[in-house]
Amino acid sequence: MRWLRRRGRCLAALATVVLALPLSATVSAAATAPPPAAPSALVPQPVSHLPMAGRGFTLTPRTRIAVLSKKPTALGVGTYLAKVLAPATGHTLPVVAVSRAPKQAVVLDPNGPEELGAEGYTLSSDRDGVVVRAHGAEGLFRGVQTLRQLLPAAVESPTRAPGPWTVSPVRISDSPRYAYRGVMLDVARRFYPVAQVKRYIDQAAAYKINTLHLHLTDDQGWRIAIDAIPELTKVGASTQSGFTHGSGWYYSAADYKEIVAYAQSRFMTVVPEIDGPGHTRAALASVPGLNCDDKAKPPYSGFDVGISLYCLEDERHTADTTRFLRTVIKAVAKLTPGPYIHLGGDETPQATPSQYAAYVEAATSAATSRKKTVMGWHQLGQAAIPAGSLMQYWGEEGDRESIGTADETETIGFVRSGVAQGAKFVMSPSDHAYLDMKYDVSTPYGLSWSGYVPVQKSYEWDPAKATAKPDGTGSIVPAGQIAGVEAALWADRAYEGSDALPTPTTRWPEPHAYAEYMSFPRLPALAEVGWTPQSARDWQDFRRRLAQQGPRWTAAGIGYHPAPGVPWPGVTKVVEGAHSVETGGKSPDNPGGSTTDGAAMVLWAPNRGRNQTWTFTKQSDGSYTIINKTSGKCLDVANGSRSSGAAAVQRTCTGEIGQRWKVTPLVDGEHTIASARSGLVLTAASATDGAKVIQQKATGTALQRWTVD
Ligand code: TNX
Repeated sequence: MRWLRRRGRCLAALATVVLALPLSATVSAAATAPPPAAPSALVPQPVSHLPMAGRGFTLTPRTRIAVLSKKPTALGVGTYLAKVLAPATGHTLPVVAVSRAPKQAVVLDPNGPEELGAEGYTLSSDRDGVVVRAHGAEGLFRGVQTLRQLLPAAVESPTRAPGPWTVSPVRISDSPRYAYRGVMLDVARRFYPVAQVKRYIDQAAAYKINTLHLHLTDDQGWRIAIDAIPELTKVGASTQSGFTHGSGWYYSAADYKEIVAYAQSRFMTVVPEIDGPGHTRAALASVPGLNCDDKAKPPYSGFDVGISLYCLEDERHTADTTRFLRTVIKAVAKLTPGPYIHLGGDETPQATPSQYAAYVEAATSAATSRKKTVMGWHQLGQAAIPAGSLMQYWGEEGDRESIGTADETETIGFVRSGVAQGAKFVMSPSDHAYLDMKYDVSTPYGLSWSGYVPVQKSYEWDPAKATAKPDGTGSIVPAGQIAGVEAALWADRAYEGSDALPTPTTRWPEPHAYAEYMSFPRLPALAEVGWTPQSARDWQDFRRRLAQQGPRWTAAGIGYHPAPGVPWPGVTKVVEGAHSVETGGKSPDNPGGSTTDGAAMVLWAPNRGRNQTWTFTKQSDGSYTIINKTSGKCLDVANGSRSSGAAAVQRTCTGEIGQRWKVTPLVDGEHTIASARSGLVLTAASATDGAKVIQQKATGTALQRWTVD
């Protein structure tokens, strides 16, 4: 598989060279020609992307955005593009409807072939202009996002920036792997004002995310006004996780419509979630009759889950809950043009199977009577659901490991039942797609119940295998029943020091700051998981492209996290101190945390554990000692050897030259690490688990280039 991938890339590179030849010949003949633009680094990676030689197209104040249509939706994409380009370039490019494509323009053509599908597009740019072609406005919009990334990063600046505004010359042809590519905001635990939701919509749309799932209700808050039940927002919206006695922490019908319209203008569908029968304390605090004792509970601002349930114990209460759900879902359906209503269904430890079934029946019938497709968390599979419902899978490694064994997890059982009922699946495995999981031990916000989710982990998974055994076989959900992918940004712990409960002095970032830190760079990684064919995805290639997005986020003012493992430009690493080291996707590892002198170091999948943590300490000659955190021993070469191929071992630190290493930064945040004694560089014998770390002559090969995070 790896070999095929490499081969695919080599072929693409070959095609580039062949195609580029005639053009570069022309260019070199012109004395004034500038050097070819640097190849663009696109996220998500298009299906086919050929960087061309030669000069690109430079936007000037006279450039027109020419739309080959009079349709408002297509013209709207032109206007959107003009608005995106205006602040940084200072140009207000005119948007004109034309019947023939002019030269020296940005041409948006929605009359492309049907085979492009709703979201596919082609984009070609050269010195004469840019043409984006699609079958309809939505594909144009996706293509315009690619166009933005072909311009210098400064184009994302909200204020005037220096040009020139040259679009790299390329030929791109592109369409998504999955039709559903979503992101969820937990506005229930932490309320995001409308402006912050819009900001997030723009940030996600830039990576071709097409669905915004709003988790509107939970124990800590009810965030959508329902005219017929004003208490829901009067009482139920007065809390957030960690906050009490608020007002206005909800979306009025007008607010919600504004969000929906804004999302629509970015070709994004809003999926509203009304969670139940658990996660309902805010409703139970607002409507007494939903409680078995008919007494409203106090509003909840805490941090626990699994604390609430609608009363489904007797006929009268079940009927009241059903009526309540019908009222709420009718109102929400009316405000929601998109096809889905998410009914939640997660974490209901106290519900009996028949109570759970009663809720699902009431909620699904309320949704289907309003012509909405049911969506819910994977627990919904335990009840009867209409065929074609969307189940959102949030299982993890342990679930995959159980597949086919005598004790498959409950989660896998729910999935099997959903598959049998003809449900489709949106994949949000918590150990890859949960944006509220910490990146690593140093992440100030979020949780880690599903482990840490470093960028590489958010990227390296295949939705087609999200419910397969760890070896990738035996997928429970057939490929045809996978609708797509969703990143979920829960907000249970959106404060600093989130390993403990907050105190009165805890710092709470603005919701958008929390969202940006946790989502960037992982949301773009997940966007590529949903968009790009699996065969065209490769972590080593991705992290370089991702790094180039950093300056765009800086220009746009996005508070991203320059997470380890990605060679962010301009982020210089201080080598002194404790680090995780990597090459070829593997880290030097002290096997089994050995404390033996002479033990050979190996390469292993990075886990950021102590036995993979190395402390670099600068010596008076500028070289470093490199000490393993578990053993406290120094990195050394076996038998003090000066020969190529000798193994890197650990040995009690003595300060001698064989234990000193010269660390030389290369471009892209990588380093060579050379033995001060032999001058040979640390090399991974191969990129497989258990391979030796050896010293060899420096050849520039990838397995001699180490990231030191
Ligand atoms: C589990 S995943 C939940 C949420 C929490 C989240 C925190 C799911 C459907 N339910 O209620 O916010 O974990 O990571």
